[in-house]
Amino acid sequence: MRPPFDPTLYLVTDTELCRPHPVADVVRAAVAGGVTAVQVRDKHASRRELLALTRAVQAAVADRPDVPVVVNDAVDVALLAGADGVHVGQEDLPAEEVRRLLGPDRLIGLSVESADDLAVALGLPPGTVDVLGLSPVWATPTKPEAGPGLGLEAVRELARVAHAGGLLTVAIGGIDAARAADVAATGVDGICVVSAVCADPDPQEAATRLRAAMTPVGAR
Ligand code: TZP
Ligand code: MG
Repeated sequence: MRPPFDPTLYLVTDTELCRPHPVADVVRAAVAGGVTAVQVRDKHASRRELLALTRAVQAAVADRPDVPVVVNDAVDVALLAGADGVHVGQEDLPAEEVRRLLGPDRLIGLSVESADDLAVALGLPPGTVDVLGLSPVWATPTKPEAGPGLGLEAVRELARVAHAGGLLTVAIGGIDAARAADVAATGVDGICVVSAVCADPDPQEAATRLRAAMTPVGAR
Protein backbone atom coordinates (compact mmCIF):
# COMPACT_ATOMS: atom_id res chain seq x y z
CA MET A 1 0.00 0.00 0.00
CA ARG A 2 1.30 3.43 -0.94
CA PRO A 3 1.37 6.11 1.77
CA PRO A 4 -1.45 8.67 1.68
CA PHE A 5 -0.64 11.44 -0.78
CA ASP A 6 -2.66 14.62 -1.10
CA PRO A 7 -0.93 16.66 -3.81
CA THR A 8 -2.86 19.90 -3.17
CA LEU A 9 0.04 21.92 -1.76
CA TYR A 10 3.39 20.22 -2.18
CA LEU A 11 6.39 21.93 -0.61
CA VAL A 12 9.82 21.33 -2.14
CA THR A 13 12.56 22.43 0.23
CA ASP A 14 15.58 24.60 -0.56
CA THR A 15 18.12 24.89 2.22
CA GLU A 16 19.58 28.18 0.97
CA LEU A 17 16.20 29.86 0.60
CA CYS A 18 15.17 28.77 4.10
CA ARG A 19 18.21 30.46 5.69
CA PRO A 20 18.63 31.52 8.43
CA HIS A 21 15.95 29.05 9.48
CA PRO A 22 16.56 25.31 9.62
CA VAL A 23 14.66 23.53 6.86
CA ALA A 24 12.87 21.35 9.42
CA ASP A 25 11.49 24.44 11.20
CA VAL A 26 10.21 25.87 7.92
CA VAL A 27 8.59 22.54 7.05
CA ARG A 28 6.89 22.28 10.45
CA ALA A 29 5.46 25.80 10.09
CA ALA A 30 4.42 25.24 6.49
CA VAL A 31 2.60 22.01 7.35
CA ALA A 32 0.78 23.85 10.14
CA GLY A 33 -0.25 26.36 7.47
CA GLY A 34 -1.65 23.73 5.12
CA VAL A 35 1.13 22.04 3.17
CA THR A 36 -0.05 18.52 2.26
CA ALA A 37 3.20 16.86 1.11
CA VAL A 38 6.93 17.59 1.42
CA GLN A 39 9.85 16.88 -0.88
CA VAL A 40 13.36 17.19 0.53
CA ARG A 41 15.56 18.71 -2.17
CA ASP A 42 19.08 20.05 -1.71
CA LYS A 43 21.32 20.02 -4.73
CA HIS A 44 24.34 21.18 -2.71
CA ALA A 45 24.14 18.62 0.09
CA SER A 46 26.29 15.51 0.27
CA ARG A 47 24.45 12.19 0.58
CA ARG A 48 25.35 12.19 4.27
CA GLU A 49 23.90 15.70 4.73
CA LEU A 50 20.80 14.82 2.72
CA LEU A 51 20.17 11.80 4.93
CA ALA A 52 20.42 13.94 8.06
CA LEU A 53 18.21 16.60 6.50
CA THR A 54 15.60 14.03 5.51
CA ARG A 55 15.53 12.60 9.02
CA ALA A 56 15.19 16.08 10.51
CA VAL A 57 12.24 16.83 8.21
CA GLN A 58 10.63 13.48 9.04
CA ALA A 59 10.97 14.25 12.76
CA ALA A 60 9.42 17.69 12.23
CA VAL A 61 6.26 16.15 10.74
CA ALA A 62 6.22 12.93 12.77
CA ASP A 63 2.87 13.95 14.22
CA ARG A 64 1.40 14.25 10.71
CA PRO A 65 1.28 10.79 9.12
CA ASP A 66 -1.02 12.24 6.48
CA VAL A 67 1.87 14.37 5.15
CA PRO A 68 4.34 12.22 3.20
CA VAL A 69 8.04 13.06 3.03
CA VAL A 70 9.60 12.36 -0.36
CA VAL A 71 13.29 12.64 -1.27
CA ASN A 72 14.44 14.30 -4.48
CA ASP A 73 16.51 11.99 -6.66
CA ALA A 74 18.47 10.08 -3.95
CA VAL A 75 16.95 6.59 -3.77
CA ASP A 76 19.61 5.38 -1.34
CA VAL A 77 18.81 8.22 1.07
CA ALA A 78 15.07 7.57 0.78
CA LEU A 79 15.53 3.89 1.59
CA LEU A 80 17.86 4.54 4.52
CA ALA A 81 15.52 7.15 5.99
CA GLY A 82 12.41 5.07 5.35
CA ALA A 83 10.97 8.00 3.40
CA ASP A 84 7.57 7.81 1.77
CA GLY A 85 8.93 8.13 -1.74
CA VAL A 86 11.30 9.56 -4.30
CA HIS A 87 10.92 12.25 -6.95
CA VAL A 88 13.01 11.86 -10.09
CA GLY A 89 13.68 14.12 -13.03
CA GLN A 90 14.30 13.23 -16.64
CA GLU A 91 18.04 12.87 -16.06
CA ASP A 92 17.84 10.86 -12.84
CA LEU A 93 17.44 7.10 -12.59
CA PRO A 94 14.56 5.88 -14.79
CA ALA A 95 11.28 5.61 -12.90
CA GLU A 96 10.98 1.89 -13.69
CA GLU A 97 14.36 1.21 -12.10
CA VAL A 98 13.47 3.35 -9.09
CA ARG A 99 10.28 1.30 -8.71
CA ARG A 100 12.38 -1.88 -8.64
CA LEU A 101 14.49 -0.45 -5.83
CA LEU A 102 11.61 1.02 -3.81
CA GLY A 103 9.10 -1.80 -4.16
CA PRO A 104 5.35 -1.26 -4.33
CA ASP A 105 4.82 0.60 -1.06
CA ARG A 106 6.39 3.98 -1.77
CA LEU A 107 5.50 6.94 -3.90
CA ILE A 108 7.33 7.88 -7.08
CA GLY A 109 7.06 11.30 -8.66
CA LEU A 110 8.44 12.07 -12.10
CA SER A 111 9.12 15.45 -13.69
CA VAL A 112 7.59 15.93 -17.13
CA GLU A 113 8.78 18.88 -19.21
CA SER A 114 7.14 18.19 -22.56
CA ALA A 115 4.45 16.24 -24.37
CA ASP A 116 7.14 13.72 -25.33
CA ASP A 117 8.12 13.18 -21.69
CA LEU A 118 4.45 12.69 -20.87
CA ALA A 119 3.98 10.11 -23.62
CA VAL A 120 6.92 8.11 -22.22
CA ALA A 121 5.52 8.37 -18.68
CA LEU A 122 2.12 7.15 -19.83
CA GLY A 123 3.78 4.16 -21.48
CA LEU A 124 5.30 2.95 -18.20
CA PRO A 125 3.78 -0.14 -16.61
CA PRO A 126 0.74 0.78 -14.49
CA GLY A 127 1.72 1.64 -10.93
CA THR A 128 5.26 2.73 -11.80
CA VAL A 129 4.69 6.41 -11.03
CA ASP A 130 2.12 8.08 -8.80
CA VAL A 131 2.41 11.72 -9.73
CA LEU A 132 3.82 13.77 -12.57
CA GLY A 133 5.42 17.15 -11.90
CA LEU A 134 4.59 19.39 -14.87
CA SER A 135 7.63 21.62 -15.05
CA PRO A 136 8.21 24.53 -15.16
CA VAL A 137 4.99 26.51 -15.46
CA TRP A 138 7.03 29.71 -15.52
CA ALA A 139 10.78 30.33 -15.64
CA THR A 140 12.07 30.60 -12.09
CA PRO A 141 15.26 31.85 -10.43
CA THR A 142 15.01 28.90 -8.02
CA LYS A 143 15.98 26.58 -10.90
CA PRO A 144 17.22 28.69 -13.82
CA GLU A 145 18.23 25.59 -15.78
CA ALA A 146 14.58 24.53 -15.89
CA GLY A 147 14.31 26.93 -18.81
CA PRO A 148 11.40 28.93 -20.16
CA GLY A 149 7.97 28.21 -18.82
CA LEU A 150 5.43 25.88 -20.41
CA GLY A 151 2.68 28.41 -19.75
CA LEU A 152 -0.79 27.74 -18.40
CA GLU A 153 -2.32 26.43 -21.62
CA ALA A 154 0.37 23.79 -22.09
CA VAL A 155 0.00 22.78 -18.44
CA ARG A 156 -3.75 22.44 -18.95
CA GLU A 157 -3.23 20.14 -21.94
CA LEU A 158 -0.54 18.04 -20.23
CA ALA A 159 -2.77 17.63 -17.17
CA ARG A 160 -5.71 16.59 -19.34
CA VAL A 161 -3.67 13.90 -21.11
CA ALA A 162 -2.08 12.71 -17.84
CA HIS A 163 -5.48 12.40 -16.18
CA ALA A 164 -6.84 10.47 -19.16
CA GLY A 165 -3.97 8.06 -18.49
CA GLY A 166 -4.91 7.84 -14.81
CA LEU A 167 -2.00 9.82 -13.34
CA LEU A 168 -2.03 12.61 -10.78
CA THR A 169 -0.41 15.91 -11.71
CA VAL A 170 1.23 18.76 -9.88
CA ALA A 171 2.58 21.92 -11.47
CA ILE A 172 5.88 23.54 -10.47
CA GLY A 173 7.88 26.62 -11.32
CA GLY A 174 7.25 30.25 -10.51
CA ILE A 175 4.07 29.65 -8.54
CA ASP A 176 3.17 32.07 -5.76
CA ALA A 177 -0.05 32.95 -3.97
CA ALA A 178 -1.05 35.43 -6.68
CA ARG A 179 -0.70 32.80 -9.41
CA ALA A 180 -1.88 29.69 -7.54
CA ALA A 181 -5.56 29.96 -8.40
CA ASP A 182 -4.78 30.32 -12.13
CA VAL A 183 -2.62 27.21 -11.94
CA ALA A 184 -5.34 25.30 -10.05
CA ALA A 185 -7.80 26.31 -12.76
CA THR A 186 -5.77 24.35 -15.35
CA GLY A 187 -7.05 21.18 -13.69
CA VAL A 188 -3.82 20.01 -12.06
CA ASP A 189 -4.28 18.12 -8.81
CA GLY A 190 -1.90 20.34 -6.90
CA ILE A 191 0.87 22.90 -6.92
CA CYS A 192 4.52 22.56 -5.92
CA VAL A 193 6.27 25.56 -4.47
CA VAL A 194 9.78 26.30 -3.28
CA SER A 195 10.48 30.03 -2.84
CA ALA A 196 6.86 31.01 -2.16
CA VAL A 197 7.21 29.21 1.18
CA CYS A 198 10.95 28.80 1.86
CA ALA A 199 11.83 32.44 1.13
CA ASP A 200 8.84 33.90 2.94
CA PRO A 201 9.59 35.33 6.39
CA ASP A 202 6.42 33.64 7.66
CA PRO A 203 6.23 30.17 6.06
CA GLN A 204 3.08 29.22 7.95
CA GLU A 205 1.22 32.29 6.72
CA ALA A 206 2.60 31.77 3.21
CA ALA A 207 1.31 28.19 3.19
CA THR A 208 -2.08 29.33 4.49
CA ARG A 209 -2.38 31.85 1.64
CA LEU A 210 -1.37 29.29 -0.98
CA ARG A 211 -3.75 26.69 0.43
CA ALA A 212 -6.63 29.15 0.37
CA ALA A 213 -5.89 29.88 -3.28
CA MET A 214 -6.16 26.15 -3.99
CA THR A 215 -9.63 25.91 -2.47
CA PRO A 216 -12.54 26.68 -4.82
CA VAL A 217 -14.25 29.86 -3.56
CA GLY A 218 -17.53 28.04 -2.94
CA ALA A 219 -15.81 25.47 -0.71
CA ARG A 220 -14.04 27.93 1.60
N1 TZP B 1 11.72 22.04 -10.78
C1 TZP B 1 11.19 22.76 -11.76
S1 TZP B 1 11.04 24.38 -11.37
C2 TZP B 1 11.66 24.11 -9.82
C3 TZP B 1 11.99 22.77 -9.67
C4 TZP B 1 12.58 22.16 -8.48
C5 TZP B 1 11.85 25.17 -8.80
C6 TZP B 1 10.58 25.87 -8.48
O1 TZP B 1 10.84 26.86 -7.53
P1 TZP B 1 9.89 28.10 -7.26
O2 TZP B 1 10.65 28.92 -6.26
O3 TZP B 1 8.62 27.55 -6.67
O4 TZP B 1 9.68 28.78 -8.57
MG1 MG C 1 16.48 15.39 -10.13
